[in-house]
Formats: sequence, structure tokens, C-alpha cells
Amino acid sequence: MTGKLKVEEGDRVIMSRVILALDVIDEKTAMKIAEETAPYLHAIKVGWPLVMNAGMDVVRKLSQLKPVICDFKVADIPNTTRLIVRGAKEYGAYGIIVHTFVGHDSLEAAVNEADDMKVYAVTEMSHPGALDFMQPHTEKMVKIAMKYGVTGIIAPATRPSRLREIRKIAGNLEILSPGVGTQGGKAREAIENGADYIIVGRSIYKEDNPKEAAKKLYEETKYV
Ligand code: NUP
Repeated sequence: MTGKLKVEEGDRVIMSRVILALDVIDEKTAMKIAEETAPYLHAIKVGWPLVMNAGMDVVRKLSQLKPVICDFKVADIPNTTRLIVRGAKEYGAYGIIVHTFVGHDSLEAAVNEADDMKVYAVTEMSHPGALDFMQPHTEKMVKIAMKYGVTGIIAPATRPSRLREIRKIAGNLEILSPGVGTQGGKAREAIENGADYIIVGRSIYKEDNPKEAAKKLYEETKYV
């Protein structure tokens, strides 16, 4: 996706660049925050913290509000990858996040099993440790992710100059960018440097007013 989004129709937000990382562990809290923020979101991302406590049913429940992306960072052999991707699909997930470093066959298994579910491949993580092993291989990972037909990639809002470089080789792949807010990245800067969507957790769900926080991020990124 590139270019400007059509973002509002009357009072209704029809497109947003904000993906909520719902890393709360209690289902009731998760549902409450999701309900409040949903009007300003593109999607909701869930990961192990919530699923380990609330179970996979939470994916189905949240999907009533917004498309759900399962951040399982799958990093396994093709057969196990297939089983995990199938599991997410059965609970109605819209997308799943997998690791790219595991290589071509696991990536291919994920994309094939996903069918019309979206696959997002991690190419460079947002935390400092990503420089140790990942970053030297990012370009190669972006290329292999493209070759095997993923919908999008994960690249860091904490390093806007890297985002810009990654966008140059990623063509029209969607770029989902975590690290905004608590990790130090800036929403608008991430979009201006090539991200299509920002992934934001604590700077929404830990705020006194998550709805206002989501709205603010939506406003900040809608016309970029
Ligand atoms: O590189 C990545 N960085 C990252 O923070 C890849 C991710 N998937 N994430 C996830 O994004 C992380 O696991 C968390 O769910 C979310 C960021 O949360 P926060 O730092 O905004 O609270």
C-alpha cells in the first residue's frame, strides 16, 4: 500500500494506520480497551501475553471488533509452521506474524497454509538487540519475504533511516512498524519514512484514556 488513505466518511473512520498491540493479560481488560479504541484502529495485534491467559477464543471475540493479527513470531520447521498457521486461521485470525530468518521453506509453508489470511514477516526488530544478529541480514530477508509472497513485513519505527532503506527494497509490500511511543519511535516519522501502519501497545493501553491515545495517533498519521 502506498499513498494517502481515504480516512473519514462523515464522522466514521474508515481507514486508520494504527494497529493496537493488545499486550494486556486479562481478557476483560483486553475487551474493554479494544471496544473503546476500535473506531480508530486498522487492526488489533495479539501475542503470547494475552493468548496464554485468555486462550485462543479471544482471537474470535476480538475479531468481532476489528481484524486480528496473531503475533506468534513463528520460527519453526515447515510442518510445525503449517500447524500453527492453521490453528490461527481456525480461530478467525486476519493475519499472522512469522519470522523470516528460518528461511525459504518455512516461509513458503506459512504463505501456502495461510491461504487468504495475511502473513507478515519480521525483517528487522525494533529493540537494540536486533542489531546483534538481525540487522546485518535485513535486506536479504526482505527480498526472500517478497519472493515467497507475504503480504507485509515488520520493520522498526525506532530506526526511521532503516525504515527508509527497507522501503526502497520492499516495493509495495505493506510495512507494519512497531516501536512507536514507549520504545522511542515517533508515529508520524515512521509513516513519513515508509511505514504503512504503526503498531502501538503501551502508549495506548497503559494510558489513562486509551481511546484518546488511539484517537491522537490516528489523527497524527491520517493524512501523512
Ligand atoms: O520488532 C518488533 N518489535 C515489537 O515491539 C516486533 C514486534 N512484533 N513488536 C511487538 O510490538 C511487541 O511484541 C509488542 O507487542 C508491540 C510493541 O509494543 P509497545 O512497545 O508499543 O508496548
